[in-house]
Amino acid sequence: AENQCRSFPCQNRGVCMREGDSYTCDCTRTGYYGQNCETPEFWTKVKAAIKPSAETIDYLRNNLKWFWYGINNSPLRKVVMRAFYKAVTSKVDSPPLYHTGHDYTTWDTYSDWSYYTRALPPVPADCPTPMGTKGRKELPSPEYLAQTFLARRRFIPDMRRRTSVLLGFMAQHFTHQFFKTDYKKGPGRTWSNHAVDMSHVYGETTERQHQLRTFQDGKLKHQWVDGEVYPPSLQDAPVHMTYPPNVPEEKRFAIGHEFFGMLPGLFVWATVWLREHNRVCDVMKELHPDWDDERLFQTARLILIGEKIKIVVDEYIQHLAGSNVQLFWDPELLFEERFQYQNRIVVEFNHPYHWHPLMPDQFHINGTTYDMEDFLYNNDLIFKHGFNVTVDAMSRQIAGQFGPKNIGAVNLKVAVETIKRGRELRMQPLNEYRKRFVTPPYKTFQELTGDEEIAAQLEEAYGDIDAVEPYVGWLIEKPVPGNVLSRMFLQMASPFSFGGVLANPICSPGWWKPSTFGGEVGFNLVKTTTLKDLFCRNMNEPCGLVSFAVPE
Ligand code: MNH
Repeated sequence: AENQCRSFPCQNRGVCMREGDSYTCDCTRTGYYGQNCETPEFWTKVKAAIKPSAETIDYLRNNLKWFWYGINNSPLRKVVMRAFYKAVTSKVDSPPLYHTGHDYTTWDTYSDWSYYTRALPPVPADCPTPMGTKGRKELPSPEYLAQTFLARRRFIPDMRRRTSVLLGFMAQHFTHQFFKTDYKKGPGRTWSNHAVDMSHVYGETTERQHQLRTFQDGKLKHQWVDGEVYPPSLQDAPVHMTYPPNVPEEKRFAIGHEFFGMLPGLFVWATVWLREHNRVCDVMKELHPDWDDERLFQTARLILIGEKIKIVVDEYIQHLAGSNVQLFWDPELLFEERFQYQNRIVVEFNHPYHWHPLMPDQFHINGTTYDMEDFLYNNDLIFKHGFNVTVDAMSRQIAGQFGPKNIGAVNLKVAVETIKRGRELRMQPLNEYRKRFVTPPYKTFQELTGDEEIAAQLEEAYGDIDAVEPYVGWLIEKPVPGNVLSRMFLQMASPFSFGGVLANPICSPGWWKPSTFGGEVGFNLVKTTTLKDLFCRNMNEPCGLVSFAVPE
């Protein structure tokens, strides 16, 4: 008997169930019916008829400057933002339907947090080709694909949005608090707490957190270097950190996340959040002299989670999206909606977030150029140049453009490994993800890449547009006009990003009020902190440039 689900017959989020030689599609609440959930119900048809295409939406967002200026400065902005929140969060299954431990919905899908969840179940195991029924019997080697489509020939700067290196490191720093693959157990396993919890500052376990705390006034351990606060040395806070053997004892630092001694860019972010935590503790102690260490610590942590989300939505995502629509964070917009305040990390969110193209091959700081090899583990350069000067330099250097042929030598092996992991997880083809996220599947390779040479090589590699592996496709898709990223990132990852931050418990109706954050002062920090505030109130004068975009 042949498994008919192998060719992904069920459309529009219908669920395929094998019935011996046949199959059924469960179309319940998809808005479609028919054998393959292909026929729209009446209201689905009406909605589809009035819904503008993704390209039309791009056009509207990127033009009509004065129209958007009017909206952004009127109460209507809330109407627009609520519609956007609803549209993106409705694309995420909550609770999740699938995880990496089973090919179908199980109790473990819900309860076992050591697995990533997944947006689509895997390609069935008994398929004629690796990607289902289409494409070649054997996929090209991950090394060949990485070399051909991903390896950098010459650094391509992000001239579309002038993204700064500071943003690149923020992306890495921010996402590593919840993308934590447990590589020893396998590509579908994780040690993540599945939330924006600032565990990259505080440690993912209570034990690690306790090592990092002073137990005085809520503060984190730190050390003074040239009159400024930095993360403590590893001797003073003995937590597990991954340093190569050649890094001397006294140059090892203890940070919430064990990888964050690896790059000065991560060290910068780790330092600024450490300083902010201790600063917020001072503010809270002043307001609440009777509070003990534990309460000061815990309240500061909630405030920092809020500040982080504020910067992520209002500035970081805004920069990436780059349209005339001003995005903003307002949990109240969802209070009347059916919405779950619980989040799980989806493995198909992790893979396209491998933004290694953003990393340049060289870093320029105050007249000195560091090759990537001299930059890795070289946190000394921050002490040499000074914290302010380093932040200023990272705000003035343009990051690499997201897209094909732009991953530097140091990171190419990560791409190779990611392709392998996608295969081990039997991720469905790119076009199945397009359909899942309500985007028309690509018909041709040319349409996917917008580049004739790459399209021809891609066709050679995969044979069929419906057999392109998702990770390769996500990285080399042609860009969305005006945006740092590509179509699938927008269609698929923005639901996971917004879903993830809006589902944080601090956004829930019960928590979103002053007392959660130690009163109005703390609540205001959460509602108003900007990127510039974060750095400038934690650095010596003068505060240099702090920016996600490099000025012209
Ligand atoms: Mn990066 C995983 C190195 C920049 C996003 N990155 C990894 C791994 C290494 C690595 C090594 C891990 C493992 C592996 O596949 O075996 N990354 C780097 C280096 C730089 C870097 C040396 C900069 C130089 N990485 C970035 C940036 C981003 C990023 C910038 C932007 C978001 N990296 C990721 C993600 C993972 C990852 C996401 C997956 C993490 C996980 O699942 O645990």
